[in-house]
Amino acid sequence: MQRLSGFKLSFKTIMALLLVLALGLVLLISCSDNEEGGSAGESDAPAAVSGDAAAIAEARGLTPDDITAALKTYTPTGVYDEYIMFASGGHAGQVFVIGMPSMRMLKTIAVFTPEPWQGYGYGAEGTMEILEAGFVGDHELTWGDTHHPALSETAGDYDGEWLFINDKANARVATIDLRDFETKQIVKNPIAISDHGGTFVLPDTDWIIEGGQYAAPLGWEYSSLDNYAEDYRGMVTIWKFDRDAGRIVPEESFAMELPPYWQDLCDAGKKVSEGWIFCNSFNTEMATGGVEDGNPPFEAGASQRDMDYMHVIHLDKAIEVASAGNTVDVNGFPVIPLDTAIEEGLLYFVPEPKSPHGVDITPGGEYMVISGKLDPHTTIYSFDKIQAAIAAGNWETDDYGVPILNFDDVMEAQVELGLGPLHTQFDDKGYAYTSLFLEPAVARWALGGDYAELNDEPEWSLVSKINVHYNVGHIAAAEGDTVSPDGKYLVSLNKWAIDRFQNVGPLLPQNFQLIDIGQPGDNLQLLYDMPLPDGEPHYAQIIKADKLDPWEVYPEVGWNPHTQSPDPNATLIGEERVERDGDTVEVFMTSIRSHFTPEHVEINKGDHVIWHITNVEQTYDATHGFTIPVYNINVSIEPGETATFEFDATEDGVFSYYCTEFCSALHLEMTGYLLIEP
Ligand code: K7E
Ligand code: CUA
Repeated sequence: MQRLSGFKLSFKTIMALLLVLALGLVLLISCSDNEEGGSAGESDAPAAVSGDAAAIAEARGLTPDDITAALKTYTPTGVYDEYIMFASGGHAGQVFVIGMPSMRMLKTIAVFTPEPWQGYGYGAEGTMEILEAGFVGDHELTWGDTHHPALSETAGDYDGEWLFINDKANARVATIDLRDFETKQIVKNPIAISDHGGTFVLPDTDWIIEGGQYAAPLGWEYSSLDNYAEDYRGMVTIWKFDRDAGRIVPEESFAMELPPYWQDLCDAGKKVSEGWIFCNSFNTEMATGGVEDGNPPFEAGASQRDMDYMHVIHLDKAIEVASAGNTVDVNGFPVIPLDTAIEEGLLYFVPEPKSPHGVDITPGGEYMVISGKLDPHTTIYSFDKIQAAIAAGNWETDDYGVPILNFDDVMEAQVELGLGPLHTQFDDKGYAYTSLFLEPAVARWALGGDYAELNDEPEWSLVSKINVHYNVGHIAAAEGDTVSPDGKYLVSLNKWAIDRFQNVGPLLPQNFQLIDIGQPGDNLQLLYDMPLPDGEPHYAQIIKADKLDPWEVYPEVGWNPHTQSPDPNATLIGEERVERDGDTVEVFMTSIRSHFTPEHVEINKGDHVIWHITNVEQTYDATHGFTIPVYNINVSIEPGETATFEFDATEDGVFSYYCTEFCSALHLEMTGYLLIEP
């Protein structure tokens, strides 16, 4: 109602505005340099705007802000998005790929959770091995809790080649190849049962950070909570990434033992602070809960002290210490002991305000920004001051002997932002943005130092706020974690979505809100609400789309996506066959619109079956699917791909296999019979 009456009052203004906008649209369309094609540029849009648009706006009750928001986000058919957002999938265990500014969902990348459409975890060799590498002992894990995606970087800028993401629930890290947007590797952390401070990459992606969270005995051991201070420990794991191999190399990786505070998020230093990493922590009280035994509950016990500790870690030096073998073996993994870390000057603490969440490094690496959930300020630390304090050697130590630098020696500024500040992002205009969980809002504030030249605001000052809906966790700005953020767009990843969408029952989607941050000062505009109905994304990174260069089809027919090389079992047209060796039957099959060859496969109950299918198509989007009922086989064979699966023919009968992608007019005929004789 409010919106409608507001509309009536300013109807004349709107008509004038629409005219301006229409002209703007004409200009926009005629200047469009849409490289990727699409016919929108040739449309006769100019004639279609004007009077009609005004009538539509009036009928739909759209305000001038609504109209500009629509013009800023509407993406005509055939026009590609300027940015791509990679969002974690939370307990969906996946990664979501979303185009911006249209906020169109482009893909789910299956990571820790089997996903049938991609044939991930339903028989296809490679996918089964990747998932199995993430199992713990006999426990077949079929989901994950993904939190922080990290795009690979070269010299601190996203390079569009690799993506990493952690599983908080089980302390695992996955590697995704952005040539085909598929998961290639899962590694299980050998010393930690769960994690949180991952993944974050070093500026050249030679190392990947996985920080811990809830302290536990390292190496998945048992110890009573009575021995918390002695036996429980925190950790940070530093994974070596081999870019040529496209894999994390566990044999060249290591960890560092930390006190049993709950390490939270980490970030890698860059430029001036390259070679150092920073992790915040909470529960330096070492509360162990037990409300049922009369102890303070965790949320109170872990929030008693005014300060927790930012962990300042000299990574370059830690790498030297680890490669010199100055480690102990925990569950087969090298760990720098806490005492060694202290002696070698690898670890320092900096007091940080109450119950912090998030540590974010400015684009030039000069400042570390930390917000305490229970403190209305954000606190900014200077890397130079931290270095000076370390050099001065003027510190106290905690109970474990870790140096605690003096807060006043290293703090650069504090900015009062509002209630429940969490995570911070940066833009190209000297602004920082911090999510305010409790308000809920996103605050824009001005950085100081050299950044002050980039805008007209007083340094270290709050500039403006925009309300978001609701309970914002992370925010993500375009190229926001790089040495050269783009500004332009910011997405608020909201955990509650009440009153934004049609009621779909008690479980609501998340709400991603796209915000225009392109104009300086008090000019933040909410553009779009995108419901995300699959798990709770925590964090996202946004890359300029033209930095990505994925394949359209696999490079040659018979490609194995898991080795990214030709598959020895590739089958070309004319080579199809069924071979028997004792009880083992091997099928070499091809697929092309609209048939599988062979169309009959006759075997005996009790046979072991190895089945290869090569999709010999080299046509963009000519994917075939393949399923065998009952045997839980379901694979996706993209153009050029060779897929392999194995099963034991334990059930006799007649099984029709068929293509699960509607690939052609004769798709229904793309089928065959598997006859299993008793
Ligand atoms: Cu949800 Cu980064 Cu895991 Cu904050 S984290 S919100
Ligand atoms: Cu191939 Cu349908």
